Amino acid sequence: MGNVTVIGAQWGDEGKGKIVDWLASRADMVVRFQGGHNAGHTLVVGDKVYKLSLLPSGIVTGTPSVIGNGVVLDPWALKAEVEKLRGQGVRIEPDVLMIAETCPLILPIHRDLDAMREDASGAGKIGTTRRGIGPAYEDKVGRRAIRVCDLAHLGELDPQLDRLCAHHDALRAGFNEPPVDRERLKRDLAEIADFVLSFARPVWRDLDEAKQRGRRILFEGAQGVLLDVDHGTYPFVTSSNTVAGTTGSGTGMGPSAAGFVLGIVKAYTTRVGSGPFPTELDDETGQRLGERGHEFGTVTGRKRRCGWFDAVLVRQSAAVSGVTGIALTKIDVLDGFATVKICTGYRIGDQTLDYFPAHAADQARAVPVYEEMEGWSGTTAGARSWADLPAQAIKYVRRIEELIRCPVALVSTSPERDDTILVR
Ligand code: 2SA
Ligand code: MG
Repeated sequence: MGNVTVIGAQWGDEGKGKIVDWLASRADMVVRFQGGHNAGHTLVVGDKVYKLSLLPSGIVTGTPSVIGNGVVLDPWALKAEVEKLRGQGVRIEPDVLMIAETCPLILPIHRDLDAMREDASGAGKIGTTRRGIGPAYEDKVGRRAIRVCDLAHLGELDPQLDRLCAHHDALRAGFNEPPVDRERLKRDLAEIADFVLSFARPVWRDLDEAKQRGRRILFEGAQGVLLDVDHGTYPFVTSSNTVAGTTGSGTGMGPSAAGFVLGIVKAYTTRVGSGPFPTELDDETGQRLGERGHEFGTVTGRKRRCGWFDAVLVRQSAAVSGVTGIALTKIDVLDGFATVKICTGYRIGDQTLDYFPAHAADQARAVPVYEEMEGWSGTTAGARSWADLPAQAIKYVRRIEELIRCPVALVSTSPERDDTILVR
């Protein structure tokens, strides 16, 4: 198999961590290409649980892991995560962790701004992870960012700091906050510089070399397609492009890098943060999904909103992200439900739509049209082959496949690495 790109095809938390970990053992390199430490990937290996936010999942198995230029990097979060994993016995040295010199940094002022804006937004709150992701991407596009390579030139930082601080001081004044403490920022950067620089490289060269040698690269997406800044439920999205096409621009590998695009899809739907969610269940069933599925954020511990599977949204994200096949996860959470529902369209007033409308007002009015199926009394938990699944569960998977117009390549039946069914 060539390169594989793993992306979330819903609102994140589809169980990418497990699938990436499963695939990482078959890859020569694992690469992150967007997002930052707003991601939360939980890996369960034997009796050990690893929680990753910024580091590529390959790190746990010692597979060379790359943080590409499309990622926004918080140096202090990096250090904390590296130290935590080292404490769990994971070896993290410059031969296994490579960071693009061109990554923009997330600074304390970005975190502050993210929080100040959220606190001031009332009902318009995005429900961000408050990690400074949005403000850091803004500064990147605004050409004000401090990047990893700048850490090797701290003596020459003043012209950049002038631009950065002029911008931030004006914003901070609006929140009655004092101007940026430049000297402190410089001191903090000087303190962390060597740590970050020890992993920094022109990673595009390593990736090009890997390509020349026919190495298999696994691209690890964070968040999900419905949180993509262009294709998601704007403005309730993250600030990066989460679609598979970003593998090229977020690493410097060009448009053909992605290879097989594996969309990770949860057998029901969850979302954290604000924004539209047509199949959300505000009742006992939603509660039950959340409890059975342990639906709490890896990074922030926030409770996730839960609802039925939305085939319209997944069909749309598979289309806009060019998904080749999907991995269906957490089907075991649906074990024991008498009936299960799948959303196949929306009713808005007297209209029926087979796609999610672009405008927030229409999105808010969209009422799901459901197809109801019989549940299964047997258990899917821990199944490792198709034959282990109850007939009704197979029907559910096949129906999803049909509705989203995309083949199911894998089914995951528990958090355990080996509880995975390879369909094709
Ligand atoms: P941000 O912080 O600017 O990226 O937030 C913007 C929106 O993106 C959502 N978002 C996420 N949704 C699900 N999972 C995410 N990662 C963590 C996890 C979340 C956590 O995997 O568990 O621990 O809470 C993630 N990151 C960003 C966010 O909720 C906003 O809707
Ligand atoms: Mg997650």
